[in-house]
Amino acid sequence: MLETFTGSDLRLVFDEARRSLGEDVLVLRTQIQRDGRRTRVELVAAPAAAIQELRQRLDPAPLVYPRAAGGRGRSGPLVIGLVGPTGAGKTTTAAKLALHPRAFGNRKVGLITLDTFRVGALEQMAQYAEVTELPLEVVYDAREMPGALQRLDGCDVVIVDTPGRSPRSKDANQQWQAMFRAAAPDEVHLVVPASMRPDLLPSLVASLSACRITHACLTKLDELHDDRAVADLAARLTWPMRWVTTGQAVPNDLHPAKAAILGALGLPVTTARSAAA
Ligand SMILES: Nc1nc2c(ncn2[C@@H]2O[C@H](COP(=O)(O)OP(=O)(O)O)[C@@H](O)[C@H]2O)c(=O)[nH]1
Ligand SMILES: [Mg+2]
Repeated sequence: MLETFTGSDLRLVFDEARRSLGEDVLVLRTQIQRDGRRTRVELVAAPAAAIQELRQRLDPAPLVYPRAAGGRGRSGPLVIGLVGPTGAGKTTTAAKLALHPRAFGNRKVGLITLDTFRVGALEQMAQYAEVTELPLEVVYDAREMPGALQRLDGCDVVIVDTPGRSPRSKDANQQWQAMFRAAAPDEVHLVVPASMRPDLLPSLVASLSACRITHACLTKLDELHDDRAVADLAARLTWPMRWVTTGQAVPNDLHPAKAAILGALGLPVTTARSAAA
């Protein structure tokens, strides 16, 4: 999404950016370096349409809690599923979401984990549940899902944590994805570390297609110091984004995606139009 243009004359560099990205190109940053008598201009720019599209994805529709919606359609808790590679931060993000007052406004949260394959995964989730006194259901089979949801019916929100892709067993993947579908999540967030190589996304997404991803959640923004990489990844994640994470601290390192991502790109969070609205 972002392109860098360099030269010795700012005007020429800007013209080149306009030729390449269109008349309404958005310049994010201009840097002028003097090296002896030589001047080097570097300009980072993006097509205005791409930024506009990104802004829209960072403004997802507000969460709808089925119970508060008065029993229209499905009642019961809002079910949010987290899927993504092993180590992406799904379990930590689940705990942050459950505890951060800004995630669901102090509503009652319950947890379901499907991650029963990996050594230590269950213990990690059980530990979070214990120290936070949140109800946790461990589901080993799709047939157990209705009962688990029933027991969490008193919650406003249920977060479903999942294992990452098992590289060895296709069966294991199909098994947890069947359980996941049985939970019929309202939203499915693809959890991806900000440092992930964008070219690896398509195969990841294909392996999770049965999960019906609806949103993206970028994690480990703190480990990345290249805003171009954030921009590239954010541009390829074509889903709306609600939250990002910026560290290991539960629950503090959870933030609204909009401010964090626009901030990383050096863009104002409010535009003249949205500020006036
Ligand atoms: N630096 C950093 N580490 C994180 C972040 N989110 C999670 N982690 C760490 O990443 C590791 C894997 O997290 P985990 O939630 O177990 O990943 P999962 O396999 O997707 O469930 C843990 O050590 C977390 O503390 C983040 O935003 N920033
Ligand atoms: Mg996990």
